[in-house]
Amino acid sequence: MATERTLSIIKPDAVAKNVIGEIVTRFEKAGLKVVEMQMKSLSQAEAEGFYAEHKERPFFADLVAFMTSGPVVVQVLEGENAIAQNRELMGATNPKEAAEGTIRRDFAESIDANAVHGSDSAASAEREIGYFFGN
Ligand code: IDP
Repeated sequence: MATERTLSIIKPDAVAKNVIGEIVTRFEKAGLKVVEMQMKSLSQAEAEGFYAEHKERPFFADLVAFMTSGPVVVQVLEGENAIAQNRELMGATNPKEAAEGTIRRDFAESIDANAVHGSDSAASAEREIGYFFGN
């Protein structure tokens, strides 16, 4: 298995709920290391650029509005199989469908306010890490 890096975002709903620490603890307990971390408020342009692949989707405007509604915590996680492992820790996009013990099952309210983002492939991880942290 390869050591990988992936981009994680703790979204505004989870920051507002005061569960940054609990979420980061799950990454750490699973053996993922936080190698970059920044709390920030995304501008409209930053959120639109980050989610550019969803530009044509009906939920795009709501997604951008949500992601700019409050501060987020952007992190780079590193570890064995980090991309897939983070997706497993997160659970399904819709928290109602997320497995027990996953971050979204435990902390998310709805499909739009779903607590965390995680890169879904090696190509996305590279683009997303570069987007926030450069090379
Ligand atoms: P992911 O975050 O699990 O990778 P994507 O399909 O890449 O899911 O969607 C990106 C984000 O867009 C989701 O995390 C969620 O916040 C939002 N989203 C996805 N599908 C819907 C929807 O049907 N309604 C509202 N928001 C959605």
